[in-house]
Amino acid sequence: EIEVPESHPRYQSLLTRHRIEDGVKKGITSTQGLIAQGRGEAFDYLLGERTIPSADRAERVAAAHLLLAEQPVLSVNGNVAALVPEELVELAEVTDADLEVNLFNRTEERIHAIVDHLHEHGASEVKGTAADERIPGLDHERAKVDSDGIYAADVVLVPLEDGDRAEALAAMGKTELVIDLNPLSRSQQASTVPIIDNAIRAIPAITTHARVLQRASSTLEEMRTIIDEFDREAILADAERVIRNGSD
Ligand code: PTJ
Repeated sequence: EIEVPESHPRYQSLLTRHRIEDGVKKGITSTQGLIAQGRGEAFDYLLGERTIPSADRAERVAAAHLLLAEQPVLSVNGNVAALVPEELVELAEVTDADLEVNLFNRTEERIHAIVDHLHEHGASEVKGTAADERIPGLDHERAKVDSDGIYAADVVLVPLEDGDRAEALAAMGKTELVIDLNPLSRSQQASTVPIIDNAIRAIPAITTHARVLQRASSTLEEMRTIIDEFDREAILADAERVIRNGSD
C-alpha cells in the first residue's frame, strides 16, 4: 500500500489510481481498465477535474429518468466496481434500480468477483450471472445479459465503456444514461443523456439529485418536464467547448 499525502496537489487523482490498481489485483478490473482510466484522466484534466455546470444538469435529468423508469438497471463493469461500489449500491437503493454486472472482457471469474465485491459493499441482489439473453447485433461477450435485467430494462445507466454496446442498446430503444468523460466517444454519441463527468463524482451526484427530487415530492409531471426540457446536443457542445477553451 502506497501512502498518498493529502497535501499532494493530485491527491484525488492518485487515490483513484490506487483504487483501479487494487481492482486489478483483486480480479475485479481488467488490465484494459488501466488504459481506460488513463484516457479518462486526460479528459478529466481538461475539464478541470470538477463537475461542470452542464454535467450537473445532465445528472439531475438522469436522476429524473431513473425515478420515472419502470425497470431501471445500473450496468456495472470492472472500473466502476473498483471506483465506486458503495455509491452504486446507494444509487440503486434510492432509485429502486437493479444492479447488473456486464463486462466487455467477460470471464466467469471476474463476474463472480464483482458480484461478491458489490455484496461486500451492501448490495442485496446483483444480476448478470444468468446471462440468458443476448443484445441483438453484438457479437462479443458484452452481448450477454439477464432476461429480467438489462434485456427488459427501459432505462439503463451505462458507465464508461467501449461504445459498441451503447449503440446496440440505443437500437433496442432503451433510454441510456451514459457516464463517459469523452464527449466525442461513440457511447456519448449514442446516449439519451450524456453525463460528461468522472464516474467518481457522477454516481453520488445522481443519487443526491434523486434524493432532492424525492424530498421535494416532485410530481411525475414536474420530472417529465425536467426530462422534456433537456437538450442533449447543448450538453455535448458545452463539454467540448470547456475542453477547447479551458474555462466556462
Ligand atoms: O470491465 P470491462 O471488461 O467491462 O471493461 C471496461 C473497460 C472500461 C476497460 C472497457 O469498456 C473499455 O475498454 O473502455 P474504453 O474503450 O477504454 O472506453 C472508456 C471510456 O471511458 C473512455 O472514453 C474514457 O475517457 C472514459 N473514462 C475512463 N475513466 C472514466 C471515464 N469516464 C468517466 N469516469 C471515469 N472514471
